Amino acid sequence: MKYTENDKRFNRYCVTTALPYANGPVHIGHLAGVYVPADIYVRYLRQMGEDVLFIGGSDEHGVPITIKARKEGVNPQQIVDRYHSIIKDSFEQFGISFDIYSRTSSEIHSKTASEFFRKLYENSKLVEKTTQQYYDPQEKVFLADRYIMGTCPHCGNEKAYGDQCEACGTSLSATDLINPKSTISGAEPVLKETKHWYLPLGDYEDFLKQWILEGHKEWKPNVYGQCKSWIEQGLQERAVTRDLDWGVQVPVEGAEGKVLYVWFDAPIGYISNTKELKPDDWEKWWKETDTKLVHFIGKDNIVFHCIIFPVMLKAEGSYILPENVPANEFLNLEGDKISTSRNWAVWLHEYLRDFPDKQDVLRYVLCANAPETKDNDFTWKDFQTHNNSELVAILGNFVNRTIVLTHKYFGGQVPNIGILNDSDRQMVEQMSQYPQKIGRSIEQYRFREALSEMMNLARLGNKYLTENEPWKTIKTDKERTATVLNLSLQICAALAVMMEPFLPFTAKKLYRMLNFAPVAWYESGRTDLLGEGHAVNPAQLLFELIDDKQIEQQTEKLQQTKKTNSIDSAETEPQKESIKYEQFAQMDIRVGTIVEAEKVAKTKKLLKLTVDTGIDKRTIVSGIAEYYKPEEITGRQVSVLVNLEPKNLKGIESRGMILMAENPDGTLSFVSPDKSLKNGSKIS
Ligand code: B3M
Ligand code: ZN
Repeated sequence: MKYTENDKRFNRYCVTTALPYANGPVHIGHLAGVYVPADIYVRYLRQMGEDVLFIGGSDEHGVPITIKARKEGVNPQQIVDRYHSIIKDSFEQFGISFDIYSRTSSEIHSKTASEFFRKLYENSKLVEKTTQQYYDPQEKVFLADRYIMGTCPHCGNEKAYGDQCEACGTSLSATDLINPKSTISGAEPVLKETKHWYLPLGDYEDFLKQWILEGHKEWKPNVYGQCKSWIEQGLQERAVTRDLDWGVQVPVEGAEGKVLYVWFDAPIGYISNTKELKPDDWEKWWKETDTKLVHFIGKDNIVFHCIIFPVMLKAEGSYILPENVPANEFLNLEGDKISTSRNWAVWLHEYLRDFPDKQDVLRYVLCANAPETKDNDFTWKDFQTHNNSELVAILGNFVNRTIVLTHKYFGGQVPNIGILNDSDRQMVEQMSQYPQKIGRSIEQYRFREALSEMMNLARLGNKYLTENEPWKTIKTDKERTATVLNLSLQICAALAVMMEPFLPFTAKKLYRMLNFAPVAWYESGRTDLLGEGHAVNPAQLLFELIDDKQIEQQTEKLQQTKKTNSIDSAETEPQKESIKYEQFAQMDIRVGTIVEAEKVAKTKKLLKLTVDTGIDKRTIVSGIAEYYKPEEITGRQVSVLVNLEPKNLKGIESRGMILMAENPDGTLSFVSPDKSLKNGSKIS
């Protein structure tokens, strides 16, 4: 039973999620864009009684992994072992309910990818070509375009990459660069001949037009639009092999030292992982036309999943094609693009350390804010608001009130439903529509809408309780109170079922509280889920308030990252013109001790210091009040330029200058001797 007409012809679902690169942990952007929506979809299908496989895994090949390994002085396998297990753990902890989460460095994958290539090769689906490519003579490796840097021929930027100049945005070939350098060794790359195999995408234009542009108008506009523009621009052949020593060997004679391109082998990983899980009947998940294949990905992967992989599958000939590729846009963090290298992210393992047991809160916020149709922003403030005014105030509050009152008035047993009045019947009628409403949204990949409908059911419950005031009727009409609480409890049970795709941990708690075993999705709008006399457990809070302090800690952490980044990326000031030693020697710099310090009235920056210079005790006015408090600097030894002309500052005569070092963010720091010296010691 499904709520979308044209879905009826599918008897099973094969759902895949992009395989994250195993060269770093995963963050909220990954969850929001791919894994939470996919998990909602899959959990829902299971609740509908569908036959589903949910396939995930790590993408363990590609040049970046080899570079990282080289930098750390380890081998690539060690890198991917480390991150594969971190990523796998994070997904598990957030309840992403994969049937299998495997990896592309497995043997079965290498065999599957290799056979796939071999079949294309043998059936002449690939084009063999020899071209000249840049080679690092020092490291003895061919260089991928992004590992070459040089001067952009268009704008003169000296730090342009071999595939693109980030200053003027022009896309480049490595051979366009002036003065190219290998970013691995710094050596000048040389051109060297090499043979590779190409997938002639251009040959498949008609097929793609027919299949996507005609056949899949229902795809999300962002996905359909990208496909259309790729296809209309004309498709070029793409090399599917690389000169590299990390990856799946090219299974052809004379191809030693070559591996499959990571984007060729990675999507085949979906197939290998299915094989690993279902060695005997994996084929029906990939080859039978009554299987619905759905790829959940982020928008940067659209071309690979909608064009290249389908062309590979088509060329191979025995596979089905994806029915849908509901790609999401990107999630930003506090207004900035999430970036691993700039550490601008909320890492899942760190979130769990700071908010233990609050997986569902993050799942909720990421779904409520999912970048379904456009890029979206995650802010901590908004996280707090969603938690406090929705999860706590609406959902948690409704369940809590219902169960507490049931214990208070009926000893924790579901009371008799009695006779319904008009408003009860109206409520029941509305409630009965939710499984279909939410289900239909999920089936159409509108997860935000689905979630907000689930919350509307909780709102309906809250409103029903508030309007019927069982705490008042109990004094005069116990039967009426029984009806209202019975129906409220039925709503709680319905909520437990319908929140499960979104909030699986909370659903479990609620099932336990209601002492109730999950029912199928389409049963969940009924009013007899909890029978009369059924005992429920005592109320436990489902959610708790998140206070301002916790939010401030998170935003401060991000501020700190920003500061570190701006310091790291700040350009060092160029060196000044050279001077003679005599010019330097004219400066008389001594070690002195600050003996007194006070703020200069009506100024923000100035401190009036009394400094023992060994020569005398003198007054120096210094602009350091924003960085040092008077009481923390008395007794400190500092460097003093003692022969600077006296100067009048705010009516105080300042005789000399304290030397300060300045960080690019403007922070000032004393330049002090590293052991205590006699005041008046010369600095030269
Ligand atoms: N590893 C890129 C990414 O993580 C890539 C996806 C592979 S899906 C087959 O965005
Ligand atoms: Zn440029």
